[in-house]
Amino acid sequence: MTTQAMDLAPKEEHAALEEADLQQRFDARIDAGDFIEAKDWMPEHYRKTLVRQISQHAHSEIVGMLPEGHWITRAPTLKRKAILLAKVQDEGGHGLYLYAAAETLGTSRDQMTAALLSGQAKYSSIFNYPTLSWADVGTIGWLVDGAAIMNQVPLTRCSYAPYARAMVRVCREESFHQRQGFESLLTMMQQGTAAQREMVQDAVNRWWWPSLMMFGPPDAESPHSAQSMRWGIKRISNDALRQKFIDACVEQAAVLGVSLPDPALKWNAERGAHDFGAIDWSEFQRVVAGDGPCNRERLAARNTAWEDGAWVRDAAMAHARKRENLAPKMPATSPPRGGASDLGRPGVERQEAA
Ligand code: FAQ
Repeated sequence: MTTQAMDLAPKEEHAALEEADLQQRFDARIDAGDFIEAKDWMPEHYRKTLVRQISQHAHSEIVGMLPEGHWITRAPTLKRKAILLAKVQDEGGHGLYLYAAAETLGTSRDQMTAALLSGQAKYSSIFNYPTLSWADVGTIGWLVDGAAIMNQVPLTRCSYAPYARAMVRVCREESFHQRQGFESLLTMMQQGTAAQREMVQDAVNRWWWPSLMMFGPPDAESPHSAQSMRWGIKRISNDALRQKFIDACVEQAAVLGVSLPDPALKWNAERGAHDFGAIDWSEFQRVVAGDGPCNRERLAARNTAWEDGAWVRDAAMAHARKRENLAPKMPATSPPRGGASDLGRPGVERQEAA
C-alpha cells in the first residue's frame, strides 16, 4: 500500500461507518412510521425510487389532460363544459404539485420534461386509449379517477412527506372528479335515450380492462413493490388495490345499471371478494412499451405544446431579467428566485435564467 493509500484508508473507513450509522437511523425512522423530509438523509436508492414514481405520476397527470381535453369544445351543455374545464385544469395543477415534490429530491423539472418529451419517461398506460364519445368523459371520471383515488389515498401516508402532502390535495380533487363522472353517467342512464345508454355501456366496455391495468403488474411480477412497501412508499400492493377497486365498482355499476365486461366476475363468499377474469398483460406490456392506440399521438401533442409555448417561456425569462436589472442590488446571500427556474428548455440548466 502506498503512503497516500494508507492516509486515505481511515478516512474511507470513517465515511463508511458514518453512512452505515445514517442508514441505520433512516431504517429505524421508516420502521417507526416517521415521515422523511427533503432535508433529511436518505439512501440514494430511496431517492431514485421516489423520483421515478413521482415523475411518472406527474407525467400521467399532464398527459392525462389530453384525452378529456379533446371534449372541452364538444361538451353537450355549458354546465358540463365548465365542469370538464375545471377538471382538466385540476389535472394540470396535480402535475405541477408533483413536479415540485420531485424537485425537492434534486431532479429539475427541465430534466423530467426532457425525459417525457423524448419518450424515455413512463406515464400511465390508461392515457394511451382514445376518447371516442361523450360517454368516455363520464367513464374516465368514474373508472379512471376512481382507480386513481384507490391508488392515491394510501400515498397520503407515503413515507416521503412532500409527496404525501401533495397527495392530500390531489385526492380531494380526484374525489370531485370521480363523482362528476359517475353523476354524468347516471344522468345519461336514468334520463337519456336508448342510444345514450348504449353509448355509456360501450364506453364502460372499452375502459374497464385498461382501468384494471392502471394498478400495475401483478405483485409477483412487480419489480419495485417489495422494496417500495418496505420503505413505506407503497402502503398497499398492486393486486390488493386492484381487488378493492373491482369490489367497489361492482356495486357502483349496479346503481348505474351498466354491466362490467367480464363474464368471470362473481362474488366469492369464501374470499369475501369478487373473482374476476384474466387480465391481458400482453396488451399492458405493449401499451407501456409505446405501442398502444394513442402513444404516438400523445407524445406528439406534448411536443407540439412545448414548442408552441416557447414564446411564453421566452417572454417570462425576458420579464424576469428585466425585473432583476431593475431591482436594487443586494448582497447575494442565496441564489436568485423567481419563476424563471422552470422556464428554460428541457435539459438546459438554469444559469440561462440568472
Ligand atoms: N402504466 O413494479 P411496479 C391519474 C410500470 S394518475 C405505465 O409495480 P411501481 C389521474 C412502473 O412504472 C395515474 N407504467 O412499479 C388522472 C414500472 O416501470 P419502471 C397514475 C406502469 O412504481 C385521472 C414497471 O411498470 N398514477 O390517473 C403502469 O412500484 C384522469 C413495474 O411496475 C400514479 O402514477 C401503468 N399502469 O408501481 C389524470 C400513482 N403500472 O419505472 C387525468 C403513483 C406500472 O421500472 C385524468 N404511482 N408501470 O420503468 C404508483 O402508485 C406506482 O408507480 C404504480 C406502479 C402502482 C403505478
